[in-house]
Parts: sequence; structure tokens; C-alpha cells
Amino acid sequence: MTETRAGFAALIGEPNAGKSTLLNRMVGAKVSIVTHKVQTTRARIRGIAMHGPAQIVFVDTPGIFRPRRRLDRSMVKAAWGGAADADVILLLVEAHRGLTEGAQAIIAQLRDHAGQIPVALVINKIDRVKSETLLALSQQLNESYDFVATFMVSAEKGYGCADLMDWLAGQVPAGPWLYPEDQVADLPMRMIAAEITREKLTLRLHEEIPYQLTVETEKWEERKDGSARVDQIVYVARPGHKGIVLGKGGETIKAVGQAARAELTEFMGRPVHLFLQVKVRENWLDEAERYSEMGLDFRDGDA
Ligand SMILES: Nc1nc2c(ncn2[C@@H]2O[C@H](COP(=O)(O)OP(=O)(O)OP(=O)(O)O)[C@@H](O)[C@H]2O)c(=O)[nH]1
Ligand SMILES: [Mg+2]
Repeated sequence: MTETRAGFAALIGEPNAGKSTLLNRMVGAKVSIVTHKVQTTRARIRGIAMHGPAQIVFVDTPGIFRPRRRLDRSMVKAAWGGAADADVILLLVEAHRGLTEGAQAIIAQLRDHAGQIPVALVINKIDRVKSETLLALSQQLNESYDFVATFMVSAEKGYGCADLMDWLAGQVPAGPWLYPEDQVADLPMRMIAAEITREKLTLRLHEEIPYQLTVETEKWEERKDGSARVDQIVYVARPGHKGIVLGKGGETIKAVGQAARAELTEFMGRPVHLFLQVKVRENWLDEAERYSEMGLDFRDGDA
């Protein structure tokens, strides 16, 4: 019998680098939410991929940037924590942006956080650049850190992802699988459901508002007919934001609810009745309970 292997591959990088998109691609299911906006992922999210005898547990992390607020600091701490616990770290850099100041700042801190953990460079979004520019970028990045390998991928299109998966399968240590073979995510269903709603809100709202809201699944009721009733609260930090989230005549929240319900129903493979309520809670960004609901450590945000 072939020996099984299993381990953790942490995805780190600047906000918007495509970490969640890559995780979803590797897992083959949408486990982590994706938007075109920065700071979409707030906590560590595990997605599980099987590749022959290997089980690779991908750890999606929040983007790393210079934190200003408590929530930022908790997120960045969570990202580095994910890296420190991994068997292999994948640093994502965007092909069309290259070695940005933000990427340089991450590389400068990488050695301290990675220790002996091997770090591979993953240049993502190669669909956005001409191939001639990639070699130079790869060289430049490899001069700045001792990466054990370099991959050029498009998480969105799937280019290069099979090579990366083959390599990772050899990198994770020999040992028993960490999760059942058919499990794709390690995140409670109530949290996945809240994340789906937060994604739909982020896609529809402008700039600062998504940052200042959080979604919690308050009640989850299994019904006899096989469906589930899910009640969620959208917390906003300012009275003015409530009206924006609701939209004219409630049309924004209605559209968000429909989109979230459709996705959740598909994810679960059975009907879901989703009820959303918007509440103003001016101090939620300073409440420890909100952080633990998100999967973050409140104290990590201490200045
Ligand atoms: N063209 C192109 N776009 C991509 C690719 N991968 C991701 N994207 C897009 O980049 C944006 C950000 O993707 P995410 O996966 O949310 O990025 P992230 O690194 O998880 O971002 P945060 O969670 O905010 O740190 C989305 O609009 C994706 O569709 C790619 O390979 N090519
Ligand atoms: Mg993300």
C-alpha cells in the first residue's frame, strides 16, 4: 500500500493577491469567499484537497498589510499565525503588480515568521501579463528571498495549478490523513453561511461599508422536510449604514438575501430559508465576542 501523506499549506500575501481564489481552485469547491475588494478574508479558513495518497490542507489567511485598526491587527496576526503553523508556506504575488512595497514588507518579515518552514513563491494572475515579463519578475523576487520553488499560476483560469498540487503532495510529510477523504472545509456550517452573506454584501456595497460590517448566524433550525431555516444578523457600525445596507425599499438586502440563499442551498445540496436582519451596533469593532464569532482573537488586536 502506498504510504499516505498529509500536511498544511498556508497561503499568504497582500490583500487581493488571489489567495482565496487559489484555495478554492485547489480544493475544487468554493470554501472561502472572493471579491474584487481588499481585505475580504478575515480569519483562517481551511480547505482540504486530496491528491493521490496525499491530503493537503490549504490554509487561507487574511491579506498582510500595515495594520491601523484593531480588526486589521487581529487579521494580520491571524495570517502570520497560519504561516507559522504550516508545513509549507506559499507566498502569493500578483504578476501584474510585481514586487510592490507591500510584497517587500511581507518578504522582510518572512524569515522571522517562517523559521525552518519552506516557502514557495507563487506568482498569480499570469493571465494578466505577457509571459516575457514573468522571468524577470521571478528573478527579482528570488533575489529577495530563498524560495524553495517558484510557480507561475492563474488561480482564476487554473493555469499551473496542477504542477503546484503535484509539488505540494510531495512536500507534506508522511502520515495519516487529518480529515475524512470527502471533507472539503474545516469551518462550521454557520460560519460558512455567514461568510457567504458577507461576500454578497461586499460585492454590492461601496468601499468602507463592508469593512465596517460583520455577519453572524444567530439561529440554525433543521426542519422535518429536510430544509434548514437560517437566521442571520448583519451588524453595522453606523446608523447611516443601516439604510445603505437595506437599500431603497429594502431592495439591497433583498437581493443580497436571494444571492446568499441560492449559494448556500447549492453548497448544502438542500433548501435553505434565509432571514437577514440589520442591526446597528456602533462598538462591534471593539467587542471581543464579535471577533470570536469571526474566528479571530480579540487580544491579537491590542495595540
Ligand atoms: N485575472 C485574474 N484575477 C484573479 C486571479 N486570481 C484571483 N483573481 C481576482 O482577484 C481578486 C481577489 O481575489 P481573492 O481570492 O479574493 O484575493 P485574496 O488574496 O483572498 O484577498 P483578501 O482576502 O482580501 O486578502 C478577485 O476579483 C479575483 O477574481 C487570477 O489568476 N487572474
Ligand atoms: Mg481572501
